[in-house]
Amino acid sequence: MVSVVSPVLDIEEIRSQFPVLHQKVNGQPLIYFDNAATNQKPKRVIDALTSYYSGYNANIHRGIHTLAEKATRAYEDTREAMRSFINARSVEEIIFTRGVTESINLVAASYGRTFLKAGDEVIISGLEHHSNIVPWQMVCEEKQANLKVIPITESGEIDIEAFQKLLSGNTKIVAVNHASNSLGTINPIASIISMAHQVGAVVLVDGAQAAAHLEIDVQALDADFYCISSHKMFGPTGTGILFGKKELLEQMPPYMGGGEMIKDVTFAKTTYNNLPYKFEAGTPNIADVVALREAVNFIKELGKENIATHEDGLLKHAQDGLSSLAKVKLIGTSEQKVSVQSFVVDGIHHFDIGQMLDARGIAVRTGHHCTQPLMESFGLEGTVRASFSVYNTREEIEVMVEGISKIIWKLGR
Ligand code: 7TS
Repeated sequence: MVSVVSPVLDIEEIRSQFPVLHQKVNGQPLIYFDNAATNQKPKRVIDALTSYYSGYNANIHRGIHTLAEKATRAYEDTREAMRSFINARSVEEIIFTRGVTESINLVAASYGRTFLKAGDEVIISGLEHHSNIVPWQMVCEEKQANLKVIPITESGEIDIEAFQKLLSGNTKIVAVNHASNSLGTINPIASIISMAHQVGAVVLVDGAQAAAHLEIDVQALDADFYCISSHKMFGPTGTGILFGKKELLEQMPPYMGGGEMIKDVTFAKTTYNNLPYKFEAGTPNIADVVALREAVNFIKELGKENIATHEDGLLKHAQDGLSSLAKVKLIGTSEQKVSVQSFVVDGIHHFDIGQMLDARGIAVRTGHHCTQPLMESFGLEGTVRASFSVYNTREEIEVMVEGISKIIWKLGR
């Protein structure tokens, strides 16, 4: 497939780094537009996994032998790389988890259970993924706290005036995403944090959809907690981070007990390890963490600004193409978006569109995207979602738009 070369990035060269892209699916060249679910991995990330297992697999922090030291160094190098990636003050503030879901659950279970009291309020938005809804429902139910939801506008943005009205002395936690997985909306996270701080609430930011697209500076944002999944930023599945301000993490009890998170254990009493190890019980996903470092390097070398410029072009091209089809309605039309476009087709179920695109080698997501309440607020059961990454091209979008127009012609008459 001939690619339009982005003004700064050589997309054809970038594509050559992704082995999975070079295959046929159902007899057609794969067009992968499910990047919001998980994006693909460059060869350097895959190679890092292989070289860890074939060269220096060992358990970390505990051994004094050479392999254990090498594995520990590689693991801790990624911690430093992630610290720098989000500009945290210290590596003590970077906790490895299985990803955003575990990071949010950790904060809800540890911070939430410790500090929420009956009558307190937790505020989330109508744009949240189930993983930023359910953990808060669970802890609110347990502590008899109240969960409040910021309504969203027709274009799929957080209603900031409504948020201001919800804030009060009872607000203890605000948990919102940096960018929406279903609609792509980029939320005004700096304002949300500063408004929440004025009433003394702490703010957790779900950065799942931001990490591969937006600059993240937790100090400039003054975020209290920030959550990232490796697999949405070209890294392996099964790992990610929780950033937390040191002074908050220090006040929080451990989330899980076990090896590594302790200083001393007796049957009478256990004392806990220092940060960040207090929150890292057991043997972690060492190989995946080690390989995440390569994903960070990949993003840094391309430059997030360059990635964003290319993806913005793709998004605009998709919006123009899809809007040219009479029966297609775009869902999520905020001015500020990452490269995610949801849409519905009048008279044709989203699953049918998804299946028929798959028959053409085009991978899109269909359904509620783990945002059932958001879908409900649009009166929908689900959408088709196309989400783009740095290795996608305008030609691929044209193939998708043409595919949809043929499906409409075939089914919609
Ligand atoms: N928050 C957001 C905004 C997400 O997009 C996702 C995953 C999560 C949290 C959970 O992240 P995990 O890595 O712990 O699973 N989103 C999607 C999606 O849109 N389709 O599949 C997974």
